[in-house]
Amino acid sequence: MKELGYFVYQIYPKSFKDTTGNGIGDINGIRSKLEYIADLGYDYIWITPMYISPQNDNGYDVADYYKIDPLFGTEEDFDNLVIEAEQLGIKVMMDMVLNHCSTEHEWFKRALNGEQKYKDYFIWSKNPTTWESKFGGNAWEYVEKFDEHYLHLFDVTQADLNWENEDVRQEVYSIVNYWIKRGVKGFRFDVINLISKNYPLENGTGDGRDQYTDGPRIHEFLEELRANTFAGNDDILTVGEMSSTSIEECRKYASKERSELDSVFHFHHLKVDYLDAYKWSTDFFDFEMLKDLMTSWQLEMQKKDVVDTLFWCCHDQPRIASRFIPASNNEEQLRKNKSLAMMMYLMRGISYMYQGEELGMENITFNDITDAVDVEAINFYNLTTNLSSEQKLRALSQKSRDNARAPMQWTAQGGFTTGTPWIKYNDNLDRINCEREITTEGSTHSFYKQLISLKKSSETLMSGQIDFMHTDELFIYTRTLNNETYKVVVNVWDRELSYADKYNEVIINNGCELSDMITLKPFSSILYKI
Ligand code: TEU
Repeated sequence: MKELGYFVYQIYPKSFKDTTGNGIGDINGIRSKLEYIADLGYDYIWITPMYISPQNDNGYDVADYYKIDPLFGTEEDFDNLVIEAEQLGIKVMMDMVLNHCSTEHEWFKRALNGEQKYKDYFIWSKNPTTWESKFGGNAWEYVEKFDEHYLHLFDVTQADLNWENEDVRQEVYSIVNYWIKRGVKGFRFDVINLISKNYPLENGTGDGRDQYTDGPRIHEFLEELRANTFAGNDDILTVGEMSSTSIEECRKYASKERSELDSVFHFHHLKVDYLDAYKWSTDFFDFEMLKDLMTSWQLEMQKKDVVDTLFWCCHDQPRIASRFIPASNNEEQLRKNKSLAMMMYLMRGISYMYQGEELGMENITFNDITDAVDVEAINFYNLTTNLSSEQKLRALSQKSRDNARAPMQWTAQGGFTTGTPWIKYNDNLDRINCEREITTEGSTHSFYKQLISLKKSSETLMSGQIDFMHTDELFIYTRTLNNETYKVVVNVWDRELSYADKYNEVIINNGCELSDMITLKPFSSILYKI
């Protein structure tokens, strides 16, 4: 499967590169860095939403699906981006936010004006359920005029769309087809497994997610979406973002026999540092859970020949360089960056890497709540009463989405903007910046480039069978095709470990001493043929 060798580079446009000096990244900034991206070996760029939006959730609150927000540039800038990217062998993947739209969208405004057609585009209730918004608080907002509540699974300004309504589905197809016509070659569908709600609406258990996650009509809706848009267009790559899903459902979403999506994002492996499933817990890491989750998802997806996705980072996640066991010096940090990359991206699946990950960018430090920009972070801080301010700031430093959204570190001075960035830089610019990464031998950047080229050049690493053979402390797997077997051994710990094995040809040695035994220094890893 050729798609198993794809590498996608995710761009959060607001924080990538600003060319106007207004402190906000833009399309021309992306254009100016296309060669940089192509040089690393990526096949696609996935750009998070750039449609017209009040930006209450950084573009995931879309007010007009057909227009580029002038904040990011002109329509022409976008068309040029698509053309220039293609010239460098890079396809553009757009983010489609179809579970909800902004309350600034014309549909919602007309609904509020009392136009029944548009009121039916949304989900209303006289007796709201106890469902919780993903960003905190109740998921229903009261509208006095109708004496009814509308549903918002996310921010109060992100009203859920009523997919039961055929007109809504037709609108969605028109939107997707419009972007296909404009040359887009991929779609990432935001929280797409939340679009089918269970009727009649009931409280369900806990925060209510069992009432709308992988809901009753989800497969039907996705099949219909494909049939009316990208069906038969093999050029287009789709990935659905799945919230709180299961292996069983994902095998259906991305199954070759069905006609829904090409691949799925699932997030369980990124909750191994959530103590008792609580996102804001600190200083916790469950390695057993990580091994179990990675192993079961990989093997179960492989069994059914379903394409999996490989990722550590995105705009909603803290930086992987700062996650799990902390490194205590630069040398360890470098080994850790490389080891986690090796652990993830040599597995079976399409790789998604997030801007700055290739530089080893790290979490920011929250000294005060005024450092937070994200609506989720601010809500957490304001609504959480059982933690002290210090504890909350520590939690934000480890888990906030703002960690991923700090500006790209192009140079020791920043290099993201000539003005004041909309969100503050990390204070480690002199230690971590692109200029330095590119010119330093053995850097994280050079390792990412090497890894991408290695996987692309090896059928075995791309599509070979995966098998796992972890020990208590080491993460270990093999990739096998015909008579060739590669083995990956990773130490995620801050202590030295050893492993007895016969290595044939060593392909990458990231900090191991080799004798009869393999001695793995803290955070080291190795790739060899057996
Ligand atoms: O995120 C979906 C989602 O549920 C999470 O990743 C969410 O950010 C997390 O649970 C909060 O802890 C998608 C987008 O990626 C995210 O940026 C949007 O805010 C969200 O949907 C709403 O569109």
